[in-house]
Amino acid sequence: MAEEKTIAFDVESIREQFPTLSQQVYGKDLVYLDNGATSQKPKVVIDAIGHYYTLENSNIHRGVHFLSQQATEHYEHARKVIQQYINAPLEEEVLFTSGTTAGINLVAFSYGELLSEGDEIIISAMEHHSNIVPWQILCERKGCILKVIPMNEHGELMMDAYSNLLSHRTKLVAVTHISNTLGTINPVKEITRMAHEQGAVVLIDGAQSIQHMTVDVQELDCDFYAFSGHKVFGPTGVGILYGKKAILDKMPPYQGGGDMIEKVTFEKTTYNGLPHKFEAGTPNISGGIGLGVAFEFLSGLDMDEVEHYEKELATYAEKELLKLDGMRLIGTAKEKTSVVSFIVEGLHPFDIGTLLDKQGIAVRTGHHCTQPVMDFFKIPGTVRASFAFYNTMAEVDILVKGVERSINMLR
Ligand code: C6P
Repeated sequence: MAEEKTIAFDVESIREQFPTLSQQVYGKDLVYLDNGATSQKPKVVIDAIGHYYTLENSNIHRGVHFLSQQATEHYEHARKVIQQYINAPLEEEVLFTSGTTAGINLVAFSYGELLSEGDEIIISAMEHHSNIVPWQILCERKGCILKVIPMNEHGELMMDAYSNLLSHRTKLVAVTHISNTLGTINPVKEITRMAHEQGAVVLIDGAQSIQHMTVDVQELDCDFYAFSGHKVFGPTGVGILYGKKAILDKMPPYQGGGDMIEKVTFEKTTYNGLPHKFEAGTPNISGGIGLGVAFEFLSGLDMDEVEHYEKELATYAEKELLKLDGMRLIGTAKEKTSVVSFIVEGLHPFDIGTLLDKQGIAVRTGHHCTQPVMDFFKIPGTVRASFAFYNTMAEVDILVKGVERSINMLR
């Protein structure tokens, strides 16, 4: 079955570059299908982190000595690589954070300072908690009003309803590019265009998109774009917030400390320019360097091919899973990719996930930090298989057989 599929690129040679993938768990070949939670790392990224701690370890932006200057150069090189990758106009628009959550909180806190009572913020019904709770905290702090774009039973945003929610009171729209639970690809360019017509700024949660498709922040015209390093084949504890300079310039600092200042006296402190204004304290230096290497690795791939291939994987998985008795897919949007969420009638997702694990298949079960999505579908959780470009059609076959075996054991 697997051999019949078109494989757009050499998956086997890609897999060889990811050491984690070629191991056994419980005596079975690992089938890693939890890429939505975190992706595996290519050897070049692992080596870069090892190299940093073995030979380059020092603090950045501070030392006159060789090691510090070298580390600074490598860290700033990573920023440049990422700037080019996402096509940000300026290097200083690329802020290092600790991940998507940190990036969204930065905007909610700092841009939030510019908002007033009665201002409206729009999010969507399929957001991760990271793109809900920071806005709720802001609304409590400032008296802003949170509105939610509804979705239909396929897990597609209702654009007419969005249009009706927008008004001159809308100050910020924050939506996910791809849903981590449903796999829906949202029309973020159109969402952005419509928000801009009302003078609102737009934040795109890119946690589940940048690893699956070409992302060009100028083409999207978004004001902010946040993502995590660990989901894009880089290290944990590092991420990026892209922001337009004109907007970042107006925003107050989020945290105070070293590196973000120009001059400190007890009477008054003046702040450093971008990006340092938003990068207080010693950052995750090895993480930043490793993330730059991850993006160099990604630059060697054709992302259109990746997108096409991953869509094939997900479509094939859906088709085969639907042959199983009691199978219900959660998230059936026309535009979707890389994520297949499902439940099986009468069975708890956790039980299926546990039995899959014993067969060497790693999936995620539960609400995936999207409890409102579970409430919408009136389910306790799903089993989620989430793909990366190193997954194969043969692994999809193993997943489907594994689910079938689990169903038979539980029934
Ligand atoms: N979703 C998942 O298994 P952090 O934790 O900051 O790296 O990413 C948060 C986040 C924000 N938005 C979306 C759309 C996400 O999917 C995530 C992380 C993981 O689906 C872990 S909960």
